[in-house]
Amino acid sequence: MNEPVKLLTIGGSDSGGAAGIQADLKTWTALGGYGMSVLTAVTAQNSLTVKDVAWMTPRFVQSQLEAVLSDYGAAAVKTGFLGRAELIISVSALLQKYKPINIVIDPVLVNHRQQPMFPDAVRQLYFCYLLPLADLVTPNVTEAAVLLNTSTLDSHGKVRGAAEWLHRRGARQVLIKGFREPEEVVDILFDGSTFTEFRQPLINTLNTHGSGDVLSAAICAYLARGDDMETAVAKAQQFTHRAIRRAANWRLGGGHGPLALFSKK
Ligand code: PXL
Repeated sequence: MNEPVKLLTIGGSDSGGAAGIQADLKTWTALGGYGMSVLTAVTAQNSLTVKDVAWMTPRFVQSQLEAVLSDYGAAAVKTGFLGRAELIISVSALLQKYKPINIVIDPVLVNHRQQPMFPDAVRQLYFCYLLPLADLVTPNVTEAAVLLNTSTLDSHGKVRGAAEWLHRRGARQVLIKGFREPEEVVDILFDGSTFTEFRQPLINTLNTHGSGDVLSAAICAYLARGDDMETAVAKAQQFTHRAIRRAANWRLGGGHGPLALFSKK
C-alpha cells in the first residue's frame, strides 16, 4: 500500500475556510497527503474581516505538538498564524526537541488586506526563534517589509536585498511571494547564492484569500514527497495559480473569497 506523506501545520483556524489550517488541510488533501493540525488560535473570520481571535495557551499548543510528533512524526512541517511571543517560543522549543525535516516558516504577519495583525515584538521573535529553524521562509512582499521594518519593497532589487537579509538571519532558503508586475506575479527564491524567479500571469480577481497559505502548504507537500526546493516551488506555484483561476468568478462572500482547491471531476 502506498502510504500518504504525513504533513503538519501549526497555525490558526479560519472560520471562513479560506486561509489558515483549513487552507493547509484542503491543499494537502487535494495533493494526496495526510494532514495534521496543531491549533494556535481560532479566528472569527469571513471574506471581509478577521473579527475576533481566541488564542490557545502555550501549554496546550505544546501538548498538541507532543501528541503528534511523539507518535506520527511528520515528513514536513509548516507554521502559520503565530502572533504571540509565548507561542513562538513554545513552538520553537518543540521543533528543536523533535527536529522534523522540511520546516517551512510562513510568517503570517498581515491580514488579506495587507494590514499588520500583531505587535512589533512578534517580528523580532521570528528572527531569534524561527528563522534559524527554517528550511524555507515564505513571506509575501508586505510581510518581508514588516520583517525588515522598512516601507514598501517596490523593486526587484529591494526584494532581492530583503531575501539576502532574511537568509543572513538564519533561514536556509527564502521565498518572497507575490511581487506584482503589470501583467505577472513573481515569486523570488534565494537559496543563499542564486535567485530564481517563478512567474505566473496576473489573474484579475478578489478571490485570493488564503493564496499565500496554499502556496506554502503545497511547497511543504512537494518537499515531503522528495522534490528539491526549486521543483517544489515551481509545482506549488502552478497548483496555486490553477486554484485561483478556477475560483476567479466565484462570489461566496461579500469580500475576498477563497481559492478552488479541487478540480471538478
Ligand atoms: O492568510 C494568512 C492567515 C493564516 N491563518 C489565519 C489567518 C490568516 C489571515 O488572516 O487569519 C488563521
